[in-house]
Amino acid sequence: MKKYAMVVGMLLAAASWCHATVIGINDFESYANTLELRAEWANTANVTLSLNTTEFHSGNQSMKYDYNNGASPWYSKAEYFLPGIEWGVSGQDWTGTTELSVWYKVTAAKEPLRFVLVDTYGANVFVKTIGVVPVGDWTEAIVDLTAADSNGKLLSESEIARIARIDIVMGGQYYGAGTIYFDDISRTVVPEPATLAMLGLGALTLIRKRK
Ligand SMILES: [Ca+2]
Repeated sequence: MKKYAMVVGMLLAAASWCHATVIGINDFESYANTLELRAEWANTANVTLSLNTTEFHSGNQSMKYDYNNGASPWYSKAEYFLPGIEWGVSGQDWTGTTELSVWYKVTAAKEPLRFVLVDTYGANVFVKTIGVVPVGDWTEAIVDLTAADSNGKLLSESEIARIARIDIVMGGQYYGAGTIYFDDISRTVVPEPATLAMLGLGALTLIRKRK
C-alpha cells in the first residue's frame, strides 16, 4: 500500500509541476525599426505595417496595421513566419497548446479581424474570425485551440505539431479602411491528462521493477 501512496504522491507532484505555461511569440520589442519588423512580417497589397512607439500593451512598442480593403485582393493580411521553422519541411510543435492570445487596440474600425494558423505545407489549419472589433482600448483576443474553428474544424494532432505561420487578416466584408495595433502574441501550453497518466504509469513501472 505504501507504494501506491508513493505513486499518488508522485502524480500529485507531477500535476502541480506541470501547470499551464505561457510562451511568448512576439511582443514587438526586438525590432529597432519598421524595416526590421517588415523583414519578419510580410503583407498583402492592402496593408501597411509599421513599428509603433506611441501605442503599446507591453514595453514600448507594438505593430501598427493600417489597411484599406477598397482594392484587389479586397482583404488585408500580415504573415508572421515562426522562428526556427523550415517551410515545407517542419514547423513548430505546438502540442499541448490550448489557446493563442493576441492583444489589439483599434483606432479606426471597419472589417472583421481573423487569425489563421498555417502549417508548414501552407495549409490554413485553423481559421478563427473574431468579428468586426470596435474602436477602444487594448483588448485580449483569446483563441481556443481545443475547440472547433470558425469553419467547424478541429486542429488534428499532426497539424498542431507543424505550425509554421500566423496570419492576421482583416477580412473583406465592407471593403473599408481601418487602423489596428497588435502586441503581446503568446500561447498557453497545458500538459494533457494522457501525459500525466504516462508519468503515473512510468512511476508504477519503476516501483514494480524495484521489487
Ligand atoms: Ca510590446
